[in-house]
Order: sequence, then structure tokens, then C-alpha cells
Amino acid sequence: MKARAYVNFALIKYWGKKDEKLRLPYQASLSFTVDKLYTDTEVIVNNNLKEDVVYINGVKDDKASIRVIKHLNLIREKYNINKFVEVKSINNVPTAAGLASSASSFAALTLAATKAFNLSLSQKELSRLSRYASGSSSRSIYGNFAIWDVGNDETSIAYPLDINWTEFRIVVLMIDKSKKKASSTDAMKESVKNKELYDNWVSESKKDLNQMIEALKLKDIDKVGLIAEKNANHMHDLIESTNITYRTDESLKAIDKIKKLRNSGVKLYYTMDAGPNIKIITVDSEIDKIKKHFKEYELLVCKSGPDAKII
Ligand code: 2P0
Repeated sequence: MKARAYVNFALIKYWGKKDEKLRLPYQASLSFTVDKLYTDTEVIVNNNLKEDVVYINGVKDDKASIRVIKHLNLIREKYNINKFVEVKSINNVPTAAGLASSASSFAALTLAATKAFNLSLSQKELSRLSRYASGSSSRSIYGNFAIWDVGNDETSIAYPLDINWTEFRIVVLMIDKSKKKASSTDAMKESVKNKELYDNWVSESKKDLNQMIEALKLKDIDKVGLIAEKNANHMHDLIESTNITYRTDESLKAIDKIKKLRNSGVKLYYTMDAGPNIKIITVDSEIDKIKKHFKEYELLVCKSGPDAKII
């Protein structure tokens, strides 16, 4: 059984867990699933196997397999299944460069594995199950805009937002494809320890989320962009209060250029995740201008992507 799930980028970030094991977030997040970056994962039940065999991008990587096998164990335990599988996962995403590859990877794995085990789960059930493997993957079950609620173990799932904004774009500026130094899971743990700053992050991000939903309903790119920038900057300030930083000189240089171009009248904003790459938030009418001004970078212009699906 083969599934494809698409990468999502958060406009309002998930940063910090109140329950590490259940992967319950402290605050709700909102994302946009994109069409150009995705993971294809094939899961084949093989009765001759005595353990799972995992290939990621064609390589049998024991370290990367651990998290995959842990998730398969969780699915087997939950649904009383006693079969080992072969997993072949291909990312068309530079892995672990802050391009949210764990979101698409685990959403695709959850869908392909449950289907391979003959389970037929709803999107809500898939979102919840995927959450255990990677928080942000709960949002990649859905295409377009999605919100992942705080909730409890039962209710902390993502759901789609009914917003049909066909002109909305995210342009990925590839700054560095190398593997990030600190995993977001570890960086989140450090950030949560800083109680005063962390509490402020939680209360501000709740306000940001409400404002973002209203701005998206209005399809107001200036409001959406400014709220997303504020939220991303707040998250990175919080991260940098620990000893971790994802913003490199190259990221800051690109941000500066974005601001300058904005001052000249182009509608473009930015967000950043757990890596140095920049995602430009914009609309279709601005793409040619952006391409002209950012010739020195590899650009990936993304539209709204679909739900995770069997292919
Ligand atoms: C997000 N990130 O909302 C935020 C913004 C990175 C920066 O969700 O620990 O790899 O596995 O639940 O899913 C990183 O997410 O973290 C992330 P875990 P995950 O997209």
C-alpha cells in the first residue's frame, strides 16, 4: 500500500509539548499544506519477516528507522496486529533542513501502514494517530489550511479550515539543505523550561491564532503576513533564549531583503521553522516580482496541496 502526504508550513507555530509521550501541544497551530513537497511511503506486509525493514530514500538507515518502527509498534499494539512490514519511503524534501519532512513522512506512514493492515480510519483518527509520531504530521493529513487543536489525547487532532484562497502562495527560499543541528523535539523541551518566556509565548500565540483565522477569512495578505511574521519571530526569540538558534546570517540577509522589497510595494512576508530556510508568504500576483529579485536563491513556488492520499 502506497500513500502520499504533503508538507505543511505553520503560519501559527506549534512549539512545546505539555505531554511528551502523547505529544499534546500547549497551544493550537495553523498550517498551509503545499503541493510541491511531499513524501511517498509504501508499506508491504510480509509474513516471512521477523522484524520491520525500513528504507528511507533508498537507504537502510538504522537510526532513522527507530522512529518509524516505534510508530509501527504503536499502530500494531493499538489495533492488535501481529505482522511485520517492509517500508519504503521517498522524500522529495531535503530531509531535516527545516522543511517539515517529519510532517509529510509520518502522515504518509500512518496512512500507508493502517491501510496495509486493512484498517480503514477516518481522517480524524489518522490525524490523531499520526500525532503520536510527530506533532506537525497531524496537520499533513489535510490539504490546504488546517488547525491542530490543543485538546486531550482524544481530541488533540487537526481539522481543515474552510477557506478557498486560490491566490495564496508560499515560496520556499532554499538557503541551506544540510541537516539541522538541534532537533525540534529537543529545542522545544529547552524552550518550555524557560517558564516566564514560555507562558508569554502560549498566551500570545493564542491571540495570533484568532487574528490569523479572521485575516484568512478576509483573504488579507498584509494581515496574514504580519501576524505570521510576528508569530515566527516570537518563536525564534524564545528558541534563542536557550542555546539554540536556527536563524543564520544567510536567513537574516534574506529577511532583510524581503523587508526592503516590501517597502518598495511588493506584498511579501516571511516565516521560518526549525531550520535556516525562509518561506515567503505572498499571493500569485507578486510571484514574478519575487522571482526577479531573488535570482540568487533556489525558489520553490507552492500552491495549496491536497489531503494525504493512497496512490
Ligand atoms: C510547526 N515545527 O508548527 C513547528 C514550527 C517546527 C517549527 O512542528 O517533536 O517534527 O516530532 O512533535 O512534528 C516541528 O515538528 O515535532 C514543528 P515533534 P515535529 O510546524
